[in-house]
Amino acid sequence: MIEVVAKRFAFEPARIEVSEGERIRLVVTSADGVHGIAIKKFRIDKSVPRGGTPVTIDFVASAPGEFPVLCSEYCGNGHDDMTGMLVVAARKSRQESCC
Ligand SMILES: [Cu+2]
Repeated sequence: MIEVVAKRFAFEPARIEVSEGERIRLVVTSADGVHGIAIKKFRIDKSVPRGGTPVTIDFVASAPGEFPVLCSEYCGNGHDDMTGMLVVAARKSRQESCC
């Protein structure tokens, strides 16, 4: 489980690192007003209510790469700067692992 805090105007942590094929549970809370959390690649787009009510998002990190995490609810002047990054490390192929 990875806890993420959305606040004006950032996600914490800003960089989430996982491994390809991993089942991920994000528990997202807002530290202030309404925000959203969207990760297009994995078809995630959830509203995060004010007041700290947690929002749970389950998905499988099915592809390696770096995917932007965006706020999908307009939350003020810094809204466009409110970005994070989901980093999915590629699974090692069997040939690479030795012995
Ligand atoms: Cu926001």
